[in-house]
Amino acid sequence: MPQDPKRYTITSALPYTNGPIHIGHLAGVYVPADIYARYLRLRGKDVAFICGSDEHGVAISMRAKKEGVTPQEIIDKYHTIIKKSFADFGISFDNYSRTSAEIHHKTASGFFRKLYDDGKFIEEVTEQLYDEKAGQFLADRFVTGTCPKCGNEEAYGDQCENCGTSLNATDLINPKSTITGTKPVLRETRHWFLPLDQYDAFLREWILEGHKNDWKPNVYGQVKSWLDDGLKPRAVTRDLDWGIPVPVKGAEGKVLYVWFDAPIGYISSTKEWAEREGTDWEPYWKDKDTKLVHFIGKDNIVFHCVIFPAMLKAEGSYILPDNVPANEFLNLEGNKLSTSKNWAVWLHEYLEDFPEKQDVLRYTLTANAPETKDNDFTWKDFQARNNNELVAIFGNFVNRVIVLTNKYYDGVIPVPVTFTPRDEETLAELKKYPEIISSSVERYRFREALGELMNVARLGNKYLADEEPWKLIKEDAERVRTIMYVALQVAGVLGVLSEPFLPFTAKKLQKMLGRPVSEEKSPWDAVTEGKDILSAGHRINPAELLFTKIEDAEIEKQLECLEQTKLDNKAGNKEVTPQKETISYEDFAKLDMRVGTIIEAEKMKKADKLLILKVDTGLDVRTIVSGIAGSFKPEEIIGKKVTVLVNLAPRKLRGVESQGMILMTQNSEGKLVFMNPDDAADNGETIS
Ligand code: B3M
Ligand code: ZN
Repeated sequence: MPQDPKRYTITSALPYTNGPIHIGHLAGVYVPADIYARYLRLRGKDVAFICGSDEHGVAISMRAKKEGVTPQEIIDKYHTIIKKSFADFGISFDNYSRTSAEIHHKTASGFFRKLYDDGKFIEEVTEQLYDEKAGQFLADRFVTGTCPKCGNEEAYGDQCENCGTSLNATDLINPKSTITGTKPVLRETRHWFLPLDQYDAFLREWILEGHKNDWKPNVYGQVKSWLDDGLKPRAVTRDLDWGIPVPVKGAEGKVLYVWFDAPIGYISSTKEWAEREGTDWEPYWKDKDTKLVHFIGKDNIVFHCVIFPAMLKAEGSYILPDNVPANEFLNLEGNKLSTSKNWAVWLHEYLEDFPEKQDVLRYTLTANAPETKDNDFTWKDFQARNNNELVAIFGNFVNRVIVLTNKYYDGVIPVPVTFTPRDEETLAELKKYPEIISSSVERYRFREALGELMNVARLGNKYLADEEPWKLIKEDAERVRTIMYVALQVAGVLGVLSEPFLPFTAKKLQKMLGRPVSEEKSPWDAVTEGKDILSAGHRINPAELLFTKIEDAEIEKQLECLEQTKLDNKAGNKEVTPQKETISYEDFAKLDMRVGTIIEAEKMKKADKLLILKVDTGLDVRTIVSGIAGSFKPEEIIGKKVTVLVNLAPRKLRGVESQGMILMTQNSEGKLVFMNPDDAADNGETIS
């Protein structure tokens, strides 16, 4: 590890452009990465914070098929949404590119070609899963089946999201095509494989030996079990029509495996940034004095700790990641976040519902970050964090300092007179925090770091509450000058230390204090040196509120949205009764169905589910007993037109002969409704 890195290359997982960003992505990857990048910049370090859209892969082709549009339309739509929502949320990438960009196609093809020319691949014709109905090979998310490692029945062809195991599609038990639902057959096809097994010794030495003390246990443990399971050659090409063409003669119709090309996207995005900045990209990826850190979620560990490092090692001129501080998963109100089930808080929607409250979400997601285990986001906690911590502690302290300084001294910072032991203690305590927070951030413990930041706000809040300058101002103005001077130093330090975590708040606070830190080379080191950050005689600006209370109604609205999503999912996810056995046309022709009108209806005595109906079928008026008393009152269905099966053999129900059947279905609330497709819940409802 570079002792004192000359520069930092920070990457965060390239989001697939098959949907928007949600709070799980933010908590797992992007907020921690942004905290780290902002912190290093405040230390005056040379940082390249890199990301971009991951625009290839089966997930995008599937979304395009589902929406009946082209993959290009899908990636353009979601690349735009994602890029804007990151910018609006203050994720401070130095470059946000996209893997459909030409610079990436060139970089990824060139990388593949170098390994190919250096003979690093195994070229082999093997049997792969093929969907005869769809007429295409099945890889990655085009096929699901049972994970051979953990038994998860919804594992994908390249990875099991349940246990993180990376799979070849042919490893799946009972594979099924996600295109047609059919059972795939095996068919021969040529692919290029990265012989991961040949990198086992290198990976054991580099990670299991070299990083046993500084990589997070959840990451180290997953890599170790991966290596202990035994590495196998892995196909890095696919038979797909969407992706980067394989730059080898005879490979027409084949593209680079998305997990081969995507990590190279970090490199191409760095190139794009360097070109724009007029600097050289290579030191950020090839200089041993560069510290490379990948921020990802736990489902990406194997790709960033095994496959991509093996690729970099095989290419030979690149540095390796110094750390990969992967987070676990965030749940929402006790349930797993899910794009497909729309069970998420989408970033772009959050920003519409809570404009100007970016930092409240950053704060809540960091305070609850799934750094070592899965964690849960609840709207009630979000409200409590805002009202009880940000408003009541951080905001309250700052507001008092600014308002009182303007009120007592017209905004000019007073000259302190005599420091009491309490003043000295407070200033001494304050001077410790830059180092305390640095120590947590440098070890990627952002929850812990945020807790220490809030201790700075608590220090100031308690100091003011104990010293009560508003009571002393009449009889001891000199004492108040010193108190306000000390309180202002705390506010000034808070304005610097909060920037990585709460950038929007820090900017407002620095503006109120008339001290934008951006004008300094390393503001963090300035406060670490312990010099008083705000000098007497300096004029501050008027107060503005940093945080406002979040009312119950705003939270109720969010919870109602989630309840509606649950209802939609229940309707959409209902088990569709399997189709009955096929019948002949002759069988069908025996059914005689007529339109009828209910002309009388009464409840059957001692049978709470049955109604006795008199139905005019046009042929006659007949009695039909129907089990709809749970869904209809007799009086509300008189005159109702219904579909009647008239040639059903009569049968006695509770002593009453029923001569036919009224066709019914059920709606999304599970209530029986008369057979009118528009009233039915959705396709697949039975008619009986
Ligand atoms: N597109 C994100 C995911 O697996 C994936 C990351 C690529 S980083 C090179 O959800
Ligand atoms: Zn599994």
